[in-house]
Amino acid sequence: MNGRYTLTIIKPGAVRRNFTGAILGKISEAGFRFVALKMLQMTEAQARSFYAVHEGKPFYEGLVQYMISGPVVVAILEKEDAVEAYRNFIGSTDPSKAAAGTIRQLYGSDVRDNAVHGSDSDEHAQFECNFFFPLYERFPGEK
Ligand code: IDP
Ligand code: MG
Repeated sequence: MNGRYTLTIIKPGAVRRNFTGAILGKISEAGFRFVALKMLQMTEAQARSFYAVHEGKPFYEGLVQYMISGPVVVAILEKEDAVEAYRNFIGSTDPSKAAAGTIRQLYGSDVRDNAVHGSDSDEHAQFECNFFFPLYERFPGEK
């Protein structure tokens, strides 16, 4: 794992609004390669742990409840400088401030229900990829 990988989550709201296919298509068109992909519903313990860095912030409890409110789609994506490229591709956290044509501007509803997650550093990307995809779920050559 170096700067070539990032972790994305299509969040429950975007899955509920049936944007999964559209978002996956745009990710492909933007030149990201799918290394791993699955649909699941996070447990409360998983959501708390995944977002532990935000523990104590005013939005933390609401974020945890939102993230467990329905199924999500998680994927490991590969591209050169994947973390930065993907953050640029999805746009600002708040969809109303995200640049036109970004995933969050197109498919987000509000600052919490903002369609997708993207890792914010190589270190966190590595942690987040391992969080959802243990090595035994990886394909040969993708470790
Ligand atoms: P990021 O997803 O753009 O990296 P973070 O600040 O890491 O943004 O926040 C994690 C997630 O918490 C956001 O994607 C969003 O779902 C939620 N969130 C962030 N700020 C707020 C807020 O002010 N109100 C409600 N939810 C928020
Ligand atoms: Mg973040």
